Amino acid sequence: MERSFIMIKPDGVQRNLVGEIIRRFETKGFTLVGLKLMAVPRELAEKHYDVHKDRPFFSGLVEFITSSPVIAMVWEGEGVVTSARKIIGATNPLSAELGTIRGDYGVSVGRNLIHGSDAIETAQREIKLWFSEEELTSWEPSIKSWLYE
Ligand code: DAT
Ligand code: MG
Repeated sequence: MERSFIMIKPDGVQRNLVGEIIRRFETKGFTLVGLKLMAVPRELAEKHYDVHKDRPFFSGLVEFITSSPVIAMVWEGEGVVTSARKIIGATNPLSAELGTIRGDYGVSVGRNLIHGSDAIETAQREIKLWFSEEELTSWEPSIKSWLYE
């Protein structure tokens, strides 16, 4: 089953949006298979955002992600990678549609509340980077037959 790495960034935690954000993934029908609150080591933040290392916002981004705890999660379900990106909304919260997490709760690109993997291969890389095997739990939701044909 497809999985995505989802992280509530420091601003989402500080703004008490953890429950609200998790609710959106739960009620959509995705399954939580890993979750932890953690202070992010600088090296992990740098590896996670490696593709952006030459961008002008990189150092500010690493500062931000390491500034206060995050909630790291893995969600599972058919099409979860693309669907999670839709639930999250566009990178800049001012451009993000209302009804998305960033569209509903954010006003600036550097404080956009949440990360979601952008492709299946990226998700696999990010899940490996953030979680050990033992931290992930495969389980079958009892409502599965009410979610999938
Ligand atoms: P996304 O998080 O939607 O995948 P991204 O991968 O392009 O967006 O960028 C990663 C993060 O970097 C993004 O969530 C917020 C930050 N960021 C991107 N562009 C930025 C910019 N122009 N100024 C400040 N921060 C930026
Ligand atoms: Mg990205």
